[in-house]
Amino acid sequence: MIRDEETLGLLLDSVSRFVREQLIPLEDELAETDRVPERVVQQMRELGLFGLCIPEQYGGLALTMEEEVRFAFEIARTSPAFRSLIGTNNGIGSQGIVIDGTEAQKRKYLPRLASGEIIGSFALTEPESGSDAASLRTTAVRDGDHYVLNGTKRFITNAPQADIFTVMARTDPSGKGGNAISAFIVEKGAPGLSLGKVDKKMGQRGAHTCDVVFQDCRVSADNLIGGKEGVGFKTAMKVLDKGRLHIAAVCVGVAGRMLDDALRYAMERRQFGQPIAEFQLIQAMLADSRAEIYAARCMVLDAARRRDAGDDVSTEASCCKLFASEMCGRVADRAVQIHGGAGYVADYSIERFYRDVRLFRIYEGTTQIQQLVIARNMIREARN
Ligand code: COS
Repeated sequence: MIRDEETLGLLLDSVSRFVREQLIPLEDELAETDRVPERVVQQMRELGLFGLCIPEQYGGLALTMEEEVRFAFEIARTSPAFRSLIGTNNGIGSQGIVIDGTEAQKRKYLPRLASGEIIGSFALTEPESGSDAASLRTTAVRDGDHYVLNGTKRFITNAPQADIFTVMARTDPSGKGGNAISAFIVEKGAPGLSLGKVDKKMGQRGAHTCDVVFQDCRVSADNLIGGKEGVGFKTAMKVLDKGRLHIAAVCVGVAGRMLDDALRYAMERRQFGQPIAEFQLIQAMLADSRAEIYAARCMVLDAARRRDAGDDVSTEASCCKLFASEMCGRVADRAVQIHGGAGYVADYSIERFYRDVRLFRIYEGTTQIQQLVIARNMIREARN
């Protein structure tokens, strides 16, 4: 749903200009220094990019899902680490509070997340619990008006910068599945909370992950999301439904950028006396990529509109994440192929993008988990 085409157009134009004029020229520096320059963070704050998906009464822009994916198509046309910085405040690092938080929790945290004053992060994955998220082992034991958390979270995006963490922990140690899990807001600096060393990743330099460790970490009971035990797994799943749609939109945007770069290269690069873009085998790669990006874009827009209409889009979000992230991988591969030897050296951005986009098929649920979600929902629907 687009609330006001003109206002959205202005936002998308300014984001597109920001990407072209400010972010793309900084891609090499970002990859070299592994950090987003502070002035860019400040510009992002001024553009309101940290609060796009936070309700207006808490200082955000409250984009609808359709508006959000159209934003993602634009911001993703540069190194994914730039988007990642604002990704958690708009997505997994805030939406637990937005969807299921109490009024007091919303009032306390959302305005500061929306302004970019604080960074939010989402701590679900653990060393022994990745795809099987309901098997997580971190515990939260009630002690008076506090909970005491113990456990380790792994690969937590933006954890090194984070000021608050949405943490899923087991409040019923004897309970096995998701119903024994609760979600908490844990602030940086809470006694017993520490961070591991920053992970050395394959790509996405400038976006950071690390372990988050809880050792008898005391958290006020006021920070139990929604004030209710046993619903934290469902909160996490709802957050991921939205996150998966967002990531699918990011895949569309970044695939478009890679294809533009590949097309430009193919039109400039001459072999056998003509630009390689004139060769049909190159054209096939360009055309297949264009068609697949278009298909993913249509899927993402359709699922976003359905979510805005109030539908349960768990299946559609997984379809989008599955198709768009795999599509993005294929486009990256073809773009390297079109660049030939030049695609394998760091002088061209495609070498970096090829590594950066590999993550999309893994995080916020692997391709295989999306397949599982889709098929299980199909079987459930057929039974009903
Ligand atoms: N929205 C709301 N509730 C949901 C839901 C959703 N999208 N998906 C599941 N639930 C509910 C179920 O309805 C069920 O509730 P009841 O116990 O009341 O019936 C409960 O949550 C447990 O669901 P389910 O039985 O499907 O859980 P499973 O343990 O079988 O696993 C998967 C579910 C595999 C889909 C889940 O663990 C998953 O998404 N794993 C991947 C995790 C991930 O994406 N990690 C990425 C890192 S975070 S960036």
